[in-house]
Amino acid sequence: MNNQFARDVLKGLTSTPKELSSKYFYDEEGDAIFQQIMNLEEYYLTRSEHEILKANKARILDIFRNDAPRFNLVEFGAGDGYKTKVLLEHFVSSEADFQYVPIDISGNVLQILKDSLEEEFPSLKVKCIKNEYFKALKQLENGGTRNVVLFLGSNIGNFTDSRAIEFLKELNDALRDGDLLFIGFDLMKDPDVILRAYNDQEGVTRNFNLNLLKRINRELHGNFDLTGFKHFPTYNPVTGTTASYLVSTKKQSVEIMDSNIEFEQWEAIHMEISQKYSMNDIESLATQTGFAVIRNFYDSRKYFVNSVWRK
Ligand code: AVJ
Repeated sequence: MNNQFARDVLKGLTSTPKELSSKYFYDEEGDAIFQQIMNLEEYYLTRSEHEILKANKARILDIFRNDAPRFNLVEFGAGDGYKTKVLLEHFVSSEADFQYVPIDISGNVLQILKDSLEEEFPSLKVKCIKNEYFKALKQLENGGTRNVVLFLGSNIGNFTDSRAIEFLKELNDALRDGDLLFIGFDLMKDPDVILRAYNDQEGVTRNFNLNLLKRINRELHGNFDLTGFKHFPTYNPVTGTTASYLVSTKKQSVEIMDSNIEFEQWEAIHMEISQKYSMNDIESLATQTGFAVIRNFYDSRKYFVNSVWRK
């Protein structure tokens, strides 16, 4: 795994333009910084989605067990479960017939989640799978129980449009007819509101990005000077794409393992995109990938949508 990390980092930093993959943000420290992001005043995404789940938990359960009473609640990238617990609490107290299947590639995250669930919901059936999403889904293959896949938080927004389509098609292939996807999308809105969410006052998002350079220093024997890079987020209201860069403030050379990476002054590393969607984008993503949109739930400001798709 570390090898894959090394290969991706070297490939990205020797490309033009330079890039790093945001999937590597989430080491232990990155997980902790992301927790801080979710608590930021400016980062409206988490609170908006939480509001949706809280206000609609009963309707959501009705949809999940509409055709058949039993289902597997499969979650891609569960994290700390802060939002999912709103649903779990309601489902458990409604005595719904389901098991919760959080999937993550981080065993650390899963263990913490499992412990907290055992304490909070002792009667809940939890089956953690430490694997990649689709491999885990295949691993789960069991006697015709309907799968309901949760993909919350606008995590899909880290993919470019073409990668998102690929991902959703692959997910569609792994599901059976009648299975559901419950997916969160951050919507287009006032560009200032969006940009602030990725450029918070306290500099937490800046640390989140710089933490990847720190990780490279630690795990790949790098010598990035963290003070030589500036966090620079952008939002394009035409495409709906937020992109974050780390910009080298000086001409400098960085050693990673045995390679030298040269930076011109003001040369940027592309770090992450966070796509914002229109309802047309969402409808079109669903139809292009074999799903039908059956219901949309919004927060009171219409900042965010949770969309129920059926295969
Ligand atoms: C976890 C991918 C949804 O893109 O908004 C937060 C990650 N990056 N602040 C997002 C993130 C900077 C987040 N997602």
